[in-house]
Amino acid sequence: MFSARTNSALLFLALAGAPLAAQAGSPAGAVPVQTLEARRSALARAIGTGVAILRSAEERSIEGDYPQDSDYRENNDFFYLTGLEAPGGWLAVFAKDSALTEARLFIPARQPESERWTGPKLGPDSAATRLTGIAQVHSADSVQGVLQRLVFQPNGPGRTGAVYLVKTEASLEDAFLKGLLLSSLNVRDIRPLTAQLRLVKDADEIARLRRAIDITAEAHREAMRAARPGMWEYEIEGIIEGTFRRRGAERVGFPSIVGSGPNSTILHYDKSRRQTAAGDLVVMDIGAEYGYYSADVTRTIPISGKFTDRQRRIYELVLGTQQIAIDSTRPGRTIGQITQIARDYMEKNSGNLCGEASCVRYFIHGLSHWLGMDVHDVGNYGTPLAPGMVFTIEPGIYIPDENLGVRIEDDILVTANGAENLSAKAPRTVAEVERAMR
Ligand SMILES: [Mn+2]
Repeated sequence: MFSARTNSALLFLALAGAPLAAQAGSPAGAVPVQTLEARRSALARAIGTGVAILRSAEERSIEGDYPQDSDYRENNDFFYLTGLEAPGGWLAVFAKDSALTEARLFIPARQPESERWTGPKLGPDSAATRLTGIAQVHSADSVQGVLQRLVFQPNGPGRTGAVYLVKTEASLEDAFLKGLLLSSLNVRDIRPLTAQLRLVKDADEIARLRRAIDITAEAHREAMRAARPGMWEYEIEGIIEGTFRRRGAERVGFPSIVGSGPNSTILHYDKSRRQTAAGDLVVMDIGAEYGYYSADVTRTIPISGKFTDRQRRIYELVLGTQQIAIDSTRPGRTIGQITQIARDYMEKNSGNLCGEASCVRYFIHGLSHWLGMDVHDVGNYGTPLAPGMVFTIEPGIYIPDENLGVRIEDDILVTANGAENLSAKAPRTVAEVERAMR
């Protein structure tokens, strides 16, 4: 066990070396310590009196799982509160009367033999303190003993308050968590608390989102520039995802959707196996993940460079629907209210585009979702909008009989007076899209 109270300055100088930066959610860099401390204090406020216990994500096995998809990605809540990528790690946050009393971090001891295979790892030492601001860092194998003592002690948080942890079947596989779950303590699920915190983004989160979204907008521009009839969907996907990686995004926030012709009407088509043909529309619903935050931006392009009259009229209706939703965004409104405004607009402005009935019957999915560390980010959908919340606005019209699908999706930051379209750099109007494709 290491406690920074002993002599953190000296140990800091002795141990702060090369291995540490690699753990800091690269390439976005480390989350500032003051930010992490503010998030843990906010969690303490939400707890009141009690303790929150979180576990890091499991490391996947390149032998036992899919070698094609074995990269380590930290659990979102654990990253949010520690800024670390620390497989095998634990975090405990103690609160009394809505104030943070202490945090404890548990990190597996370093193993020089395995580090020869997989590279240097963070250990339970001052480096972890420097990155997280958490003074009390222990070896992970002491987690049960240390937390058991702190939680169950006579005036401990287990006796006087609530014990928050992730209450799932999987938690029962861990002996310590199972013991807590089966105890007579007041055990609650932590996820509603962290979801509420993550709903309002702080400055570091917004900076990461802006970068993820800028990269995604650039990928759209690159795809528009290159697209031409006869290209395969995977070629367009390659341009998009190559741009993501070239610009420092670590992965996709979700499987890229590049759907042409008939595939433009399939909402989650992600095979990218069709060859485009002249006259196709291509729906590109894509998002880079940068420093653990995901963009989600959709553009629909005419592969031949110009919309047909019919395509353009449907496109303009989707665009108008989206614009009124963006213009209606302001603090106090709910996503439900904005959805109603958007659907009313489409209903009233469909004319005869979709036959007797309005085009709303071809708008078969929701208008919006929260955006953040998860592409469909956590948060209660009834929550009135407040500055710092980020969500998507993505109306669409899908007419399978005509192989005609149009979706336009932007990422919207709620501001003090209204909204900022974070993805405005991706060409969006008919004129902008056609210009980008010339
Ligand atoms: Mn979306």
